[in-house]
Amino acid sequence: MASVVPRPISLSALGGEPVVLSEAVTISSPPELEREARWFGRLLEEGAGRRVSFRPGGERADISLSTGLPVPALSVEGAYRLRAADGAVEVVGDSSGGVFYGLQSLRQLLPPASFRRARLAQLPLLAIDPVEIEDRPRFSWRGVHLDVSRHFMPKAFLLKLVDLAALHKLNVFHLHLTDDQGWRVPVTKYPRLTEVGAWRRESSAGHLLEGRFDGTPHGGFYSPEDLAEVVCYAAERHVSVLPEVDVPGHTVAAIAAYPELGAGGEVEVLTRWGISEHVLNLDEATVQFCRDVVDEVAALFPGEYFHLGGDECPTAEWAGSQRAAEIMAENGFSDLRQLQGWFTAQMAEHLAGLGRRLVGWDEILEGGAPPGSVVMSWRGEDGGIAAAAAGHDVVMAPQEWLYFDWPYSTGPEEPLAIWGCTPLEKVYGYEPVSPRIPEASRHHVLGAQCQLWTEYVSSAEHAEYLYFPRLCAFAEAVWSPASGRSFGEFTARLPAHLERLEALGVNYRPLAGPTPGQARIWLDPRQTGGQGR
Ligand code: TNX
Repeated sequence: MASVVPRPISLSALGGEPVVLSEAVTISSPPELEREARWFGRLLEEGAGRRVSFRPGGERADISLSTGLPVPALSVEGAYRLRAADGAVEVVGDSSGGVFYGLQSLRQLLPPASFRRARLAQLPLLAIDPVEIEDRPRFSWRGVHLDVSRHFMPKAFLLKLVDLAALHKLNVFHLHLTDDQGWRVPVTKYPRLTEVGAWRRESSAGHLLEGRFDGTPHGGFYSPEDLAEVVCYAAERHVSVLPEVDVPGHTVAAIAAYPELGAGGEVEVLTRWGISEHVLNLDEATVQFCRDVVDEVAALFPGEYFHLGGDECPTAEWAGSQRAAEIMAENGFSDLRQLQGWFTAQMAEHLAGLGRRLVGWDEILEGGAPPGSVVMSWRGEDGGIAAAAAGHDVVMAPQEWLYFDWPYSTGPEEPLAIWGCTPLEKVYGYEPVSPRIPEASRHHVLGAQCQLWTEYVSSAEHAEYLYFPRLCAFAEAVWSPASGRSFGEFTARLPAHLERLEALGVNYRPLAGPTPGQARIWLDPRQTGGQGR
């Protein structure tokens, strides 16, 4: 099979002459596909030096785009049929998203050099062997997560990652915007969140367990304009950006900015990794703070979902709190964990008022997740299985398979990493619908998501190394049908795909392991901390 990643449902070689895109290329599209047509036209101009002109829908053109593809009932949106034959290419989708995915496949039928973004000299020959592809996604939630709290990542990298996610037909970009070590989203009502909370004195150096620090301040945050640009750029690529404001645990950066949110006493933005005992208190003013933050952040991100974290929230401080005791008495709670459920319920209600659905890490199940909330299962699959049984929609994100902060191998050649091991083959083999989920609740599995936590990742190059090629393998687990896939067949298709990543300037990990020196650069202490504004 031609190297299209993720693997399409079917790809059949047709007979006849190759379709050649000459130095002037025409693209026809109805008005509702203009954005997709322009996006692809720009790629041909920038990557292959073509002159592209656009025609109205229905007119004969080198590449014609249309919607109206009939699809089976209940199938996930994003289906397309691509036919390159008789001197022209046709892409028909079930929606504009389907057409976009068809164009992503078409892009992969062109030579890898056409992936280069610089306006190079015209590529001599763009010839496509006659082919027909039928394809549609398996899951509706095909997510990629990035933690920009532990290390601030420049906007340019977010845009590059969105492009790469879209190339692999992923459609959710989860931005983990707040945590103990940095608050990265501005909130006008609480300016100190970024004035104070976006900066830390220094960072852990080496592995957390070594207890060393680098002595270098680190920080940064995005402006509303930066975030609007990322959201708009993503929308043009059929990716929705999911913001995460992690509460009520993982909130030391917020408490450093506004100590009244905590249990009293000054704290500083954390310089070490791990789980802090310091969490939000449950005073009404603090709950109102969270509502205010949600209001402002939700205004920056138009999607249906809003991630409120909820992971790893120790209850020790609540045990000594007057207000927590009152809430427990009022609600007849016997266990401190129920307080988190209470908190989550307040927030879910507020989000519902904004027309949003709450997403939370699987800990939100412990206090009884609010009806209609979506559970992201990270501590293995058990949370997701329990959530589906309880009627919640689920996104599978189990660390054993989908944590890309874990190293590819346990070999000494890998860069410093947190712990664990997630080899490419393991990612490839991930099956989002566990056989432990009864047939009747399987529809609750919306899909899956790969995570990159950045405690040990301070540069875009290092992030790219950890994502790629694992993200390529992940894309097949969420896009391609489970049957007919094999790791051997994938790795046969992968080298051609890696050439595309090379042309896109992606610092991927070669299949045989890091190149000499590739990992070493990230161990240089000068590479840690201190980027951002
Ligand atoms: C657990 S996953 C966390 C993160 C860490 C990650 C490191 C989750 C919801 N919480 O805060 O960064 O492990 O792998």
